[in-house]
Amino acid sequence: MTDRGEFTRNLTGFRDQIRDDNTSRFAVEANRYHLYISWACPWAHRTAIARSLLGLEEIISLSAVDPVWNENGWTFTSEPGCIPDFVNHKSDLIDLYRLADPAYEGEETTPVLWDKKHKTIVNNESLEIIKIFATEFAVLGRHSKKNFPDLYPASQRTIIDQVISEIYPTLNNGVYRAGFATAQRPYERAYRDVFAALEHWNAELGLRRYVCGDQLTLADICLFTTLLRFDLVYYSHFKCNQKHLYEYPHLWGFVRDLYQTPEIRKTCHFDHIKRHYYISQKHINPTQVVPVGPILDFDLPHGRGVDSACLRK
Ligand SMILES: N[C@@H](CCC(=O)N[C@@H](CS)C(=O)NCC(=O)O)C(=O)O
Repeated sequence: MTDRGEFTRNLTGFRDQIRDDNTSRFAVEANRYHLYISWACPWAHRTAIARSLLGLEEIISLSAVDPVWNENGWTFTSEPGCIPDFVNHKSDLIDLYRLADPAYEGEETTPVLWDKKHKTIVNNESLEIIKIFATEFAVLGRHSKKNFPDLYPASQRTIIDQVISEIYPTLNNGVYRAGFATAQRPYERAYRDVFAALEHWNAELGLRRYVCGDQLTLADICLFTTLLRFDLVYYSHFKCNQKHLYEYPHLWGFVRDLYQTPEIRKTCHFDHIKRHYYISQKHINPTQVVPVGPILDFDLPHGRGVDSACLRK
């Protein structure tokens, strides 16, 4: 937080790469890496979706923390939807950071990509993790999945990266800038950025099925995890309330389209999402009461596809 009440996000500390060649300390191998996530966290959710779509569930194992951040930070519990740390047998996520670096003093964020061989964190930056999955792990994913999707096609990388870097400050982090602001002006700046971006992407998604064309890519995943949480949490909890997401026909159709993809649906834990924000963030919601609504039907037909209205202006 800056002294002007503006939220700024810290850089993450573990930025190693896994490579599908002999040059890296971290080689591509099945059953060597473990992913620690929170189903509630939009950044970690990206990695869970990529892992699922790319057929890496049998290749990269997974643990999921309790949705509620408590005095011990992120913890492993036996609450529904949580998956304990069966690799390092820790009860708190911070212990993994300390295992990787005993002098670690930074934040304990999810996601964390863990190397079982060197007993360390490879990377804790979601965008880098999903790129590692989509590129270096493609060889392994292809073995386990017939219709293996190329989520980061070489010919589209410039545009995908451009879109991802556009939606990050305005939407992915924009909602946090609005919600975590402690002064009026930075909140209003973030609020305007969020809704200008929603208008923009609603218009864009009226022209084509996915953000960068007719194929689902990493850019769609990055947009989706923020949009999925919008009406559930950001509209009220983060005060992003100019419009509901369902008032944007193309964005709302886009979210339902992705949600109705079986590999994505199984990664969407609405209960974890709501409980995480409303209970953990006591500075915003001191009563920790979790709202019952909104009532949203993510299974309504999305109507998006080659001949659908989404391709008409
Ligand atoms: N840059 C990180 C951000 C991850 C992040 O901020 N995760 C949140 C959960 S939504 C977290 O773990 N926060 C705990 C903290 O800030 O200490 C990424 O994209 O992977």
